[in-house]
Amino acid sequence: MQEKLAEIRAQALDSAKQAATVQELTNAKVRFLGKKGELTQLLRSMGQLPPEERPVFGKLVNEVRDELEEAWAERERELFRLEEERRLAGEALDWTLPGRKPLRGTLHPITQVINEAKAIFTGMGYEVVEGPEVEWDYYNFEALNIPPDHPARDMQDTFFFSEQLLLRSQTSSVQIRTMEHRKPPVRIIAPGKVYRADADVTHSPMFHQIEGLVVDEGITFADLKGTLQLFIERMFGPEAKARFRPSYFPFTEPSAEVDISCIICGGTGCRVCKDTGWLEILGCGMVDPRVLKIVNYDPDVVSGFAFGMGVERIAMLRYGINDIRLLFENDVRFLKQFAR
Ligand code: 2NL
Repeated sequence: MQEKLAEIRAQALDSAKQAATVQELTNAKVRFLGKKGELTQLLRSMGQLPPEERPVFGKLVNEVRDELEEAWAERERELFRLEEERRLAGEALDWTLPGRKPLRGTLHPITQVINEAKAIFTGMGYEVVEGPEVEWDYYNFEALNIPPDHPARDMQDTFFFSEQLLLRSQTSSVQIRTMEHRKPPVRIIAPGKVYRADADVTHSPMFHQIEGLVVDEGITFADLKGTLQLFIERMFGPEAKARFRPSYFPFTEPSAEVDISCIICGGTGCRVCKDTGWLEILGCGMVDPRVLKIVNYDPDVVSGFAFGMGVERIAMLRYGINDIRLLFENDVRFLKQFAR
């Protein structure tokens, strides 16, 4: 029986050492020290020994049990420590890893075009003016010589809140407001959002416009041509040519539309200019004397010119964008192409 005890002890110590996890260790403990464990059974079979040997053997078994329990406790501490070490190793920070670059925002192409136009015109002495997007019919139509029954009101499908209140369909309203409270000379541009009930690949119900206005003594059509010529050269490059075609607007007389030589093909003809070699980019004219009278300017003393252009159209031509909706979807993959 002593031999059996020595055998169990050796096996038990060995299996404690072999256990790789706390679970394995517990299983081994049950096998040797549990209620039906090998050591417990050995203790039970002690009755086979002669009575005088029992106390000695019993003491021996208890000593082995104490020794084994201590061995288990120690192995358990060791396994806990190993598991903790493994966990910490997994959590360790690697200070040498390169950082992640944060995404940097970019100015929207529409904002970029507006900023450039502002820089060009303020460089010529113009002032930037702003005004309300919700506007009175008077400032949007009537003061611009567009009476209630004028066909121009159908030309621009306007969003009305009521008979008198609307979403401005052009930023001319801001220029009328400016002339109302200022004496000539006036030299202003009015960039901003405008609204028209229209939506397809080239029209959006909200879009941006830049209008310009100069009123002073002795302003002529030559001033208008020279100003726009310079603007076009600075906006589209020195090779860009300008062409003036007669046109009609209720608020200017005479009126013109301005084309630039196609910035894609240079004038030889392509898909963008529909083989004409020219791209229409703005409308302009000499301010109609009736408009000057409405804001209390004397048309016998002062004259002026005005112009208006769509910012989306300019951005689309410049960057070769074929669908206006791309400018309003705000897809980062699209927008980040305009990083500067
Ligand atoms: C176009 C044409 C234009 C104007 C806007 C204007 C403003 C005042 C008086 C007279 Cl206060 N005219 N603005 C003049 C001619 C053309 O815009 O095609 N815009 C997209």
